[in-house]
Amino acid sequence: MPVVHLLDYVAGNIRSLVNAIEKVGYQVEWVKTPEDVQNAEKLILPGVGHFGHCITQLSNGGFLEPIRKHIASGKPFMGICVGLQVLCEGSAEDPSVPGLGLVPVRLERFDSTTKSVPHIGWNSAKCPSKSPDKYTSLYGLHPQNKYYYVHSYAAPYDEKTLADQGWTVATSTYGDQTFIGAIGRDNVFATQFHPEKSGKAGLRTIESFLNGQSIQILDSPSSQTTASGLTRRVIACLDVRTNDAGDLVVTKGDQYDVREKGAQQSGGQVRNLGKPVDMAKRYYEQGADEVTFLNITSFRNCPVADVPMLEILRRTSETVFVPLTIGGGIRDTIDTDGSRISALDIATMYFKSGADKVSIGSDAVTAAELYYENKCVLSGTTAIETISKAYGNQAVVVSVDPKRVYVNKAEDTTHRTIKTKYPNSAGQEFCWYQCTIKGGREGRDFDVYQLIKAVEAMGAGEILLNCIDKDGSNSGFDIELINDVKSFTTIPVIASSGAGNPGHFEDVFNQTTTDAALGAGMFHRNEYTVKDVKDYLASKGLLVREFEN
Ligand code: 1PR
Repeated sequence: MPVVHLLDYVAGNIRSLVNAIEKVGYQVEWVKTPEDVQNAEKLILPGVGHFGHCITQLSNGGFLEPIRKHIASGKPFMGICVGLQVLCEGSAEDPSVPGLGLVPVRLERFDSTTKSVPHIGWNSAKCPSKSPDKYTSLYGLHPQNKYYYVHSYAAPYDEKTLADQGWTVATSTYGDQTFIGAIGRDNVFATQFHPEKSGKAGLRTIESFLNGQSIQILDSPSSQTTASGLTRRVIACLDVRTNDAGDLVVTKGDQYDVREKGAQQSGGQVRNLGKPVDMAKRYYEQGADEVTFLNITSFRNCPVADVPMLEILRRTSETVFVPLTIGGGIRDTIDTDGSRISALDIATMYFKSGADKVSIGSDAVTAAELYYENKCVLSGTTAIETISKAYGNQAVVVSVDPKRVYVNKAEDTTHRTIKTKYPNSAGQEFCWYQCTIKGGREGRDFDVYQLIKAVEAMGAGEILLNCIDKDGSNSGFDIELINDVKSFTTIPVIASSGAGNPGHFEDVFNQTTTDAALGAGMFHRNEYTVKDVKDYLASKGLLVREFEN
């Protein structure tokens, strides 16, 4: 098998990159010392976390000079995400730290006054077209395809300067900002997006780099859509737990009750809707833009290193090349042998097993309550802070499990209320959204606004916004809740709970500014496929990523 060298300089999630490289027929050799770089023919630099941290790590490890030499020698080099950013002159993220200066631009932070930051999701990477019937394909990039991006800083597109220096650029646009999606010159190629997380289109990009297929001029596609911009992200969610027979199954609750309803209303067997790895693969093949696993009982009494979710992630990441999120039990823990394991250690195990993001539920509420008790001073020790510092904000999702508490009027509570179009049976027209912990079992005197403001300050990168009242109801998303949350946060929001048919996805995308929408039960029960949802959204004029077979 031909070999590619991968520079392992941070404890990031590079398992999926390794899986992607192996999938296209190459074998990975690790670069562990600066000397190893000299032996590399094809070199890939993945990037995780902050720009300054990345450069410092490379510099402290003695890698910067060997990388420069590798590039200057004309041998193939590919940078991914922060691996593209280090080729630039510098970044607003760490203004005092210089980059390699190969690409003559400085990275800027996306403007968060008009859109969510980070920029998360599937977007284009297109070379400006020189004629209507031809397009330039940089390392297999196609104008019809979408690629998975997740970043807060981007390299602005300065056409003239870049062209003058011989760079070919594929651009992407977020809001009104156009930036470098991918860039190539001679032996150097770099992508801001993650090709290893970009489905088949991404695998083709990696393969083109490894096969040295740099720039091609091809006929433009005639019938397919080549519209630019961020697509509507559709996520499939798998709630996983052990059933009464001890098997790990995908389950789904009604308002978080996952037991079959028997004659006595509740208390039957745990619903078994299928096997986690098989179902994740099925949703990937149906075109899911992301797959989320929630370990809903945290598999108590099991040594942390053996949690079955690690194996699920390992196996899933071998066949599923879209982002994987894992939630449940991410908090400081005492292991079965009495040793202390930090939330960061647990997250690291998940990242190394193939996760791209971790989702934190109960621990986020507890940490947020302490944050206010501590007069809004950050402790620096919470799961959110430690994980986002090590892996970047985009790697930390906070899963919120709220339920409505009705009151007669706003003044009856100190919590942030909304006036709802759906009063309760007692006719009360105001409600606040109460945070719960432990899978909805315990309600706190704490509302969603308080929680989200605190976790924003701690460095959360995305909100998974469930709603217990709507969960499993098939009655549509809680549009009022989503609109309220979107009015006060700038970090991306994933709408969750209540999806029962494709029209509910259209409603949530048209009636709110949600950044993504998630479904569970309707997919698990085979009532609709993810493709049904996307086809429907496309028929209504909403931009979605088309799945390639
Ligand atoms: O608190 O950090 O250990 O995390 C536990 C995680 O498990 C939390 O993210 C919490 O939301 C989740 N969880 C705990 N108990 C349950 C349960 O159902 N008994 N599941 C549970 C929550 C919510 C969704 C669901 C959507 C869509 N599931 O992700 O998939 O509501 O469902 P639908 O489309 O069928 O309506 P921690």
